Amino acid sequence: SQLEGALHKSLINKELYVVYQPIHDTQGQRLGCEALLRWRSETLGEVSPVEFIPVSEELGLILAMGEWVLYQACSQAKSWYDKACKPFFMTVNVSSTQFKRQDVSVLVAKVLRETGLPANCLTLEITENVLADNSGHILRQLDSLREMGVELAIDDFGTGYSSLSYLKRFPLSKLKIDKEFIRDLPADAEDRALVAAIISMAANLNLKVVAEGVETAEQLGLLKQLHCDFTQGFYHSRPLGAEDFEAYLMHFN
Ligand code: G
Ligand code: G
Ligand code: MN
Ligand code: NA
Repeated sequence: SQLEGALHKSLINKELYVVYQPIHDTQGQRLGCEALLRWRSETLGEVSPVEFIPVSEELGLILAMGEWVLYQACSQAKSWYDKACKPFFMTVNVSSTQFKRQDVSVLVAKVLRETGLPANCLTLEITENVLADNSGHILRQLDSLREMGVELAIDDFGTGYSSLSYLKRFPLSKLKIDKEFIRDLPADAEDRALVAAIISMAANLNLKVVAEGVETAEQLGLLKQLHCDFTQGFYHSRPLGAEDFEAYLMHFN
């Protein structure tokens, strides 16, 4: 397809770039961000990752792309870590194909070594389907990432079909509550109950909680009241280019 052809050229033509969305902790202590991949194609214009990530996975291009994003995000984070006076963390999405087809822990070790970013400044976001895979190959990678000090977060928590037993088996640090559950807060009583239950379960399992898609002061207020640890969304900021995020970080400090 046209998308496939253009995608093959995207890395070579330097059409990919990364934006950074702030993640605030509700105590106001620590600022982090999520690295989000963007593609401005010469022939197709701006294409959403919702469209091109699945195609990249099919084509196997996600391996080269994933390595590129990780490298960008970590070298950027190292420079911000050196400038910031408060603790800072960088979060990077890793797809299930990367875990299946390579050893992500080896890649991450190499990127941390080459960029000089401390391992405890990096969080990897994985989806529930990574954990649905029962092979030892995945568990070994996650264990060795955790031993290095890298944190692991479950992205889109609550939207997958996997059993909750994975919360016991895998060395996770954070849950990201999907924006679908945040959208109708504080009015929707069912979403309120679900979010409160997720936060209290997470606390009992020693997991930090990130709420995504926070768009209003009322949502933030309720999440603080429920002792949610981190919030991310348009209320704080849209994803920003590197320069704008750096200004945001310096202003925050
Ligand atoms: O930023 P946006 O809402 O458009 O992202 C849409 C989807 O694309 C999200 O599910 C997000 O996790 C995914 N995504 C964005 N950047 C990356 C990336 O670098 N790697 C992977 N695997 N997924 C990404
Ligand atoms: O699946 P993942 O969590 O990686 O997706 C993150 C996506 O959510 C990004 O593409 C980002 O643009 C989008 N996003 C971030 N904040 C908000 C928000 O407050 N509201 C909505 N609707 N989308 C958001
Ligand atoms: Mn994510
Ligand atoms: Na999500």
